[in-house]
Amino acid sequence: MKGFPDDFLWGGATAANQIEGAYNEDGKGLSTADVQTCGGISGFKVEIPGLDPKYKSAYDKLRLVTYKDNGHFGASILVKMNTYPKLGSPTIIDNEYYPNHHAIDFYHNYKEDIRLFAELGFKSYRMSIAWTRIFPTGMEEVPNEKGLEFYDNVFDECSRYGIEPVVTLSHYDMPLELSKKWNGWADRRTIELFHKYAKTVIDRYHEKVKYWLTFNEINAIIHSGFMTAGVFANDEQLLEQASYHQMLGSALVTKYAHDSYPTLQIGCMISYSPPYPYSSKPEDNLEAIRTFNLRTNYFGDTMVRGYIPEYKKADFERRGIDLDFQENDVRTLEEGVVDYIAISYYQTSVAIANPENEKFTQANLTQHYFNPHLKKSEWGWQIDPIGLRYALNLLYDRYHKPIFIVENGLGAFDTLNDNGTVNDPYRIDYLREHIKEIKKAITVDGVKVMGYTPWGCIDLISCSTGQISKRYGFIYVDYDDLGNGSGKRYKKESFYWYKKVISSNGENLGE
Ligand code: BGP
Repeated sequence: MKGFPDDFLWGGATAANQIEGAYNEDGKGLSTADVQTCGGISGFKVEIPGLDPKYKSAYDKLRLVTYKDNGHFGASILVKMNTYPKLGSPTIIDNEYYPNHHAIDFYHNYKEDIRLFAELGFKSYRMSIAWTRIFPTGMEEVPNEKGLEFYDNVFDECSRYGIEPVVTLSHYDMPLELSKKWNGWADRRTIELFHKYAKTVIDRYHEKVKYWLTFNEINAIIHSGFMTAGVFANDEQLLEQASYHQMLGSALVTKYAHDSYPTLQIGCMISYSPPYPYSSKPEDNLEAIRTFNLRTNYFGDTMVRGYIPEYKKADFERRGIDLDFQENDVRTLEEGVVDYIAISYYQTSVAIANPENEKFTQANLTQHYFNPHLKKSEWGWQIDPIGLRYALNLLYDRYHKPIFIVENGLGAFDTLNDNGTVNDPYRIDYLREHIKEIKKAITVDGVKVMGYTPWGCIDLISCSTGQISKRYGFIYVDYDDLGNGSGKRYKKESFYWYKKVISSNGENLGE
């Protein structure tokens, strides 16, 4: 193989709650993303019980989830919520700022934004559908036609330019009502409602959308049960149950799509940060396998191979987790295996058997042991292009299914110059180095990679901090972290660079 395949799906990625805004327009219901503040600027100050003070500053930027408990209002840190007991009922509070409510107003600007994607030469556009636009509380019998129309318009606009949509059914939002009533995915009944929602949109759009993903970063439930699954509690049993329910939901929907529309391609999506052993000590190597299995492979193995792996069953037993399995579940998982594997890749991690005195690097959602061989972004995410090639090799070797890199990128502060330009050579460097490694994985290692859609192709709201100033885009959007600004779109230097990358099918990396 000489280079990228001719049908390689170059593009960019976003998610409904991080770009659309219009959080209560045209019948949309409130979602779990609508009760999340912008990190660092909330009126609430939150203490994390037992947190070592040396990590405090890293947590100050994390966004909060606001709630009401017996008439009192409170807030909890989104990402570390797994350390809290059951909280009250998540709700919107007066005078708090919720960045997703307006986001970048894609809802009213989608035509202009998709036109810019077309100018970049996108072959694909990864986006998500907001469940709450279709079923506002999740419980309605009849879908909201206005919500369905919106996505019809978005897909039609993509099709005008020959852009293939890649659609995530659940990207970090779900009806808030289900979180309040049932603790989200902790309740088995949520599977049925998800199935109803997924069927509705697959039936409606199967001629317009070929590539689907069930859950975004399904393994991120480890870091935030609320963000990923609407679970407002820290109970390990509940979180494992919720996670299992999501995988059953994913399998049911995958089977439905395959049976009804055989040409559709359904994928799972995993946050992929493979661990390097800290040293050649046997203990560190064993720890790398252990943590990789429990944090990552469990999810891929279940959705790609179709059964719960032995190491996870042993883990349940060791921790006294007694999952509610039902008779048909085994068949459901077996019948609902995915066609391809999508990953987000931002960084690798480090596994240490005996972590005392080792330094951490805070990466918003996750906390990793610091790897002294790598640089890090302004938000502490360690940068490792070779790690992407490593990741692709591990995945392909394990499953032999095509891999779609549906997220990768650098969150950075950008400056809009007076003449409307943005110079972002740091972003170009980051992406160039990662693209080179993808190419090596394809050409040297024989890995089958379907496409590459860098995250936040247009600036959007960060999921972990709520900031827009943590920018990923090729397109600058003129808003600040409080939503002030004109909302105008500007092409960054990286816009022109990425356009050339795509038009040369990855051969011209501008070096
Ligand atoms: C992934 C999520 C995205 C996205 C990205 C960047 O984990 O799937 O939704 O936001 O990370 O993270 P952040 O927004 O925290 O910078």
